[in-house]
Amino acid sequence: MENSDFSNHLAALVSQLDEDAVLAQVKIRIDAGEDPLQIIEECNAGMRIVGQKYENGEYFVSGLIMSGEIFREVVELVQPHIIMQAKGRSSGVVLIGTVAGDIHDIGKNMAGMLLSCYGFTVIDLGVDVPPKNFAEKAIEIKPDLIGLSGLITSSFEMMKETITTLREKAAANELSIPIIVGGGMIDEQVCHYVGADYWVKDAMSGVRLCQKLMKK
Ligand code: B12
Repeated sequence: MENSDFSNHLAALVSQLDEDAVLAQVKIRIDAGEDPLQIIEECNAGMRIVGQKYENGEYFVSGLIMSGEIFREVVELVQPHIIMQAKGRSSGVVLIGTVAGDIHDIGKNMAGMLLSCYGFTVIDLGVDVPPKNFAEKAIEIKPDLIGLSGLITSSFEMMKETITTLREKAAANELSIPIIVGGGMIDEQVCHYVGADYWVKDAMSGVRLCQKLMKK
């Protein structure tokens, strides 16, 4: 099989929610020394197909749950290999969390995991985090950077509110902390709307951005 067929194959298996086959493929490819981030990216493509299938009524919420579980297991398998690749890079403290009203955490956890692999100290507030909790924690620990995650459209309003609260509290405490937003539907327009400083489309770009900001 051509390499590209092989790649599409993994995304297809995820989209078919074929847990056993996905995990078997991932193990084979890790053992063959393939790039763990590439494997994650392909599974991510499969997750996007699951989202489409949910949208067009082919899958129900149980399908979303199942895909989330498969993705979690994949991350568990590849994580040690990512840590081996990334050992001993730059560091800083990053406060992350999923905004209030949103319980999606797979992407946030991945971003947190990769940031940790690259030497950042990650404080994760979890999911459904009210603006005031973000602000209080930020004042308490004074992180170098803050990362907000949100996957549903209604998260945008909450990101906006969270960022307003964060900026007010930070200014009152003479702090200025760059805020990054991430999540499947985030783009330049959303970033501007919610008042964030930066946005990323995937976790690895998030790591690169954090490294760049720490150098400033
Ligand atoms: C799995 C899943 C679920 C699971 C979540 C499990 C979990 N523990 O997270 C469950 C079943 C709980 C769920 C629930 C719901 N879901 Co859902 N879900 C998904 C699905 C299929 C995959 C999401 C995912 O994990 N992707 C994989 C990760 C790795 O990708 P990611 O999150 O985008 O993260 C990457 C980047 O964005 C970035 N990133 C993300 N966050 C951050 C943060 C920082 C700081 C950084 C640096 C980077 C970063 O890094 C990641 C890796 O590259 C998506 C479909 C899709 N296309 O995304 C729908 C989707 C997000 N869900 C959707 C919906 C509608 C729902 C529900 C409302 C369904 C319902 N009727 O109950 C509820 C919402 C509940 C709530 N209040 O939050 C819609 C949202 C549509 C919209 N416009 O609002 C989607 C898009 C499906 C669809 N196409 O309709 N869902």
